[in-house]
Amino acid sequence: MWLNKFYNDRNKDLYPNPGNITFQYGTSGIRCKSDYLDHVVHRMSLLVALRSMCLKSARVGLMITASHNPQDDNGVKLIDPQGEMLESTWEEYATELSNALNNDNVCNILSKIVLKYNIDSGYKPKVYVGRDTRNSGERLLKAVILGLKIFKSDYEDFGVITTPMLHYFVRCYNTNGLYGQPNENSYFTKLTNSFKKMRKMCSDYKNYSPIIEFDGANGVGALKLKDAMKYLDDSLIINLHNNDVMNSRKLNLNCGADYVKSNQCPPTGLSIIPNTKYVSVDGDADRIIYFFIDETNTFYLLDGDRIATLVAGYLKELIMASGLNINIGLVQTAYSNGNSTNYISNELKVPVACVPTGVKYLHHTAKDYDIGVYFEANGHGTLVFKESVGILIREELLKQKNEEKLLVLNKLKWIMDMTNETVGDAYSDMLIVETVLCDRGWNLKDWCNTYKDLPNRLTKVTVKDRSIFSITNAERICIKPLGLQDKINLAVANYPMARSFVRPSGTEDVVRIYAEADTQANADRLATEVASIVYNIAGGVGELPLL
Ligand code: G16
Repeated sequence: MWLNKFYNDRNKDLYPNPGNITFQYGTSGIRCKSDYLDHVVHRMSLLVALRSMCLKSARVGLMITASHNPQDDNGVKLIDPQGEMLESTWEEYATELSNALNNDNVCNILSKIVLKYNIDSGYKPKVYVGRDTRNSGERLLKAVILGLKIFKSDYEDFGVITTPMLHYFVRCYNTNGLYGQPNENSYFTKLTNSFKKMRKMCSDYKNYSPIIEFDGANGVGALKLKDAMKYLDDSLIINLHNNDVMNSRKLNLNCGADYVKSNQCPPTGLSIIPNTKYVSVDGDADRIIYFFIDETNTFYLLDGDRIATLVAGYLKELIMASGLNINIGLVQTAYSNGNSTNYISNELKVPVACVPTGVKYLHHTAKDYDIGVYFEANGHGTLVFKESVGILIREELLKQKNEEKLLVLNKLKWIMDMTNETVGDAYSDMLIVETVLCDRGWNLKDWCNTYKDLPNRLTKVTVKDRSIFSITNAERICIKPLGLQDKINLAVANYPMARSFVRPSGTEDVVRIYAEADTQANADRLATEVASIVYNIAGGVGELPLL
């Protein structure tokens, strides 16, 4: 078979599998300590090259990143041609290849894929590559490039870049520039120009302030924000913090979106002043959250649920004002605050779906709506617009004579153009949030006042083997280990307005625990109880987390 011509003895065990870890293509690719990843990323470059050939030389992407994980982790995310995450059937091959014990097994798996999809050797693989700021990125990149060269791929390495930028570039290439050009200038220009156009329409800021204190998690988000600021001119005034990308030890360390969301407290590395607007992004800048403290030093988090409700409510008003027949829906996960779901259904009257954790699931469901708004509570999300919506809005813009309606239609178009629809994108999401806040004349307090979050707590437990967990019903019910769910139910029944669930993480070696209840003290108690249930039933390792 033609594969042998490329993948011959010369390449034998270039990157052998040390065989001490079992890998899984999880929530968002493969992640673990970077020392164990050389053979994994090398094999992923072979897989992604085959993926491109299978799709008749469509451009695909490979991003070396471990996002919110500690700096000594790394990982790989694979990107499909429309900039979306790798199709789930191919995730299984990624898992198989990463765990293959030797080169012969790798060859067999690759041959199986070639035969199954009847992949023609005439298609040249086309791959875009990027990486975050982790030290190990450069070493892993070499393993990737060697793999791409084996298949004589046409590849481009974008160097240090945010994950959503790489997703965007892949889509741009495959849409022949219709979505934009696959370079930073096009990305920043497209997103920022629409933002600036809309900003010009905002004459009265009321409570809104364009000043942002930005926590860059000491990662690529900080680096790229510096570039973005050149495009923003003075439309936003951004003070950059936690932007030490030279010291990779500091990446995500007590800062960034995941830290702030999980610990429900401000990050270190910047002074916190009451009633000031703060933004935190994660290590590869695909997540964003907002927060502030008030004059009594009380901390308020505006997470993915808040972004989703803010944007969905605003878009719904625009759609109604436009008179267009466009439906809008919102997608969440079990981590979404119960009161956000109530607010969406009862106040916004927008249909809401709940799916398992992982942007791939949210993205997929969001595409069922003309305009789909999806956000995980951790701040990972975006908007997706059906192609027909874009066409409808553009046609209406040409026909419409009424000034007010024209403005409404333009607003819809600008929001669409400042969205990176491929995946969650901290920069694009920030522009959208700032646009809505500005148009509404709101500060973060006004935004916060739309509804009250149920007190909640997120914690995690390390167990001997998290693969023993089996979950169902959009992750809200744990089927295995047996008896665990019954115990959780008993614990939940002791607290008013309570809810709790557990699930194995797909990005860290932990089991995550979520609890909400009528008061913070009760949510904390419930989370601690459920953590100890998991610890005792599922073989906890190390210290039991105490809140
Ligand atoms: C990834 C996924 C997200 C998910 C998060 C945590 O984010 O893209 O959808 O919510 O991991 O997943 P888990 O709870 O399974 O560990 P990121 O920003 O880390 O790539």
